Amino acid sequence: MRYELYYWPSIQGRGEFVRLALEEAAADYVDVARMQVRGGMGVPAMMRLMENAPGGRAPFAPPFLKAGRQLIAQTTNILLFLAPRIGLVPKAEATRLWAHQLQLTIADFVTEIHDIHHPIANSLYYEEQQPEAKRRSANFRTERLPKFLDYFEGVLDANPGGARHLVGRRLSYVDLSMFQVIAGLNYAFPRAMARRKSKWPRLLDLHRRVMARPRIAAYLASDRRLPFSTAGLFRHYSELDG
Ligand SMILES: N[C@@H](CCC(=O)N[C@@H](CS)C(=O)NCC(=O)O)C(=O)O
Repeated sequence: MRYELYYWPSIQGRGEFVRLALEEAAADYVDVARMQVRGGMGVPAMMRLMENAPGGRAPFAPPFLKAGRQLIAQTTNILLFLAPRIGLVPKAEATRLWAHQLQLTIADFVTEIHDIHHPIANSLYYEEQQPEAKRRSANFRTERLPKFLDYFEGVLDANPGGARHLVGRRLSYVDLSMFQVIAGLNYAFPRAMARRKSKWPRLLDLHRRVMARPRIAAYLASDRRLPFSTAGLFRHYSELDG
């Protein structure tokens, strides 16, 4: 199966959670909109597919994945579909639901992280909502960041399969997504993260181990990995970092 990933070509964004899973599994995939950069089909192909989705099942927004005739949107839904096919989740239904539950919680966290720099409207520039962003970031750093990361640290600690993974005994897509969240937070909030890093030793260890996995390390060093930037989901603005 050759998978087609459709996502904005210039940012990691939510597409990155899918890219990391495809890369770790060495799956056969094309990052369709990025092909524009490499002289391929690009964003127009993505927009055409959104407008003329097979069976009237149009995605609301990227990322979406084409697998044969199926078109699947919503990051967490894409991973729910993909992970069993590429060996990134255990078999038992209860465990799959647990993985999905954790991934939905990551998606909630990601939305809150995004809304720090866009607290009023997605259609306004950050600079047009900076006072609100400052208020929101202060609350994020003191309340929401610790609440979410304490929770995931506790999940690692309580995992019957061991604290090296969030689910079961082996790497799953949830671990890859958690790697991305920690990497993004380290980029966006270096001071806030450094100040509190002793609180989350297991999460930081997970981040280091995922980064060192041969396929992930090769991906991160390649031009397929876009850099973090202030156009993306995780944004570094010094004034929001306390
Ligand atoms: N809940 C969706 C959110 C999708 C989403 O917000 N996509 C962004 C890029 S990361 C987008 O293009 N949004 C356009 C819009 O909201 O109008 C998911 O997890 O995939």
